[in-house]
Amino acid sequence: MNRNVATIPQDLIAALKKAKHVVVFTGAGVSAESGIPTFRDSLTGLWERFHAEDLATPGAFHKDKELVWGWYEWRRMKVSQAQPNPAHIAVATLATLVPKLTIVTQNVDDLHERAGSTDVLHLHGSLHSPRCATCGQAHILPPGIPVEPEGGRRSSPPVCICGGLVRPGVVWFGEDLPVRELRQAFEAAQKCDLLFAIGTSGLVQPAARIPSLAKQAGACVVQVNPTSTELDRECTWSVRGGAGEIMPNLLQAAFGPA
Ligand code: BV8
Repeated sequence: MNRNVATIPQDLIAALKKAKHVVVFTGAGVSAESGIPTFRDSLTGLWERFHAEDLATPGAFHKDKELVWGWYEWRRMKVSQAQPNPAHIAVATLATLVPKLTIVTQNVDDLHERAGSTDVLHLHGSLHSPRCATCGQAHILPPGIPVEPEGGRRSSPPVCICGGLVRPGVVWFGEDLPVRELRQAFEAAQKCDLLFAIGTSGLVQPAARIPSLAKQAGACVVQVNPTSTELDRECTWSVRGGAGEIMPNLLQAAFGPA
């Protein structure tokens, strides 16, 4: 029985207070209030005529590597200029309030870590770990925030010492997810007693299976999202609203002032 509520249900607060193992599963929506566009938001500037799903593919990089590398450097600039928001901070605080917390994210930004979270399982990689597309060698990026024009620009990916092209350290559509992170995420979902799905549309597989794995294993699933999603049917509670408002309020309601 999924209850769409803006206020925080008492039985959710009770479930959080007695939870032994909590999983927090996040998507692009958790970084929206930090000014990072979600995948549902249309692209801007140089990329406005593209869909994110079309650019985030090996084919797109092969077809136009300058366009794709430019897009990732522009996103890395935006993420580096952004700050964690109250939702990221609430998730980091939650680790000190419950016996066990596992954080699983689809996001390629480092805002969870910059909010103080550790051992975050990145299912779709990171903007900060490019590697050679040929030999796999990690590529060290120059220090500091990339300087990119607001509307973006085409830029050539670096070349590895092996002569191969450096590519973003993210999982593109059509590529397999990192085995360790995916296995640990699925295991945590099947062992937890409460799973939060925060700011995800639940459209991208296999990550979107995680809430249903938890539900099937008997856990309660709570969704935090301003709108309904593919995950509604998996949820015990759907709390409608922005994560940056709801997550701090929920922690306050369950554990008192920070
Ligand atoms: C794979 C990195 C083996 C790159 C990303 C089964 C069925 C159908 C399709 C498939 C399937 N199995 C595989 C596929 C294909 C594909 C897929 O799922 N396609 C979808 C689009 C249908 N999956 C893959 O290709 C995966 N690989 O399966 O390999 C294989 C290979 C070939 C064929 C078969 C199997 C790889 C998927 C990973 C791709 N890489 N990111 C990059 O970032 O550039 S995915 C990327 O998009 C993000 O990482 C994220 O995961 C996803 C976007 O989803 P969300 O995070 O949920 O964000 P979204 O924008 O959608 O929604 C935001 C939500 O937030 C909204 O609901 C909004 O309401 C809410 N919100 C907004 N503001 C707030 C908020 N919530 C709270 N607070 C707010 N303030």
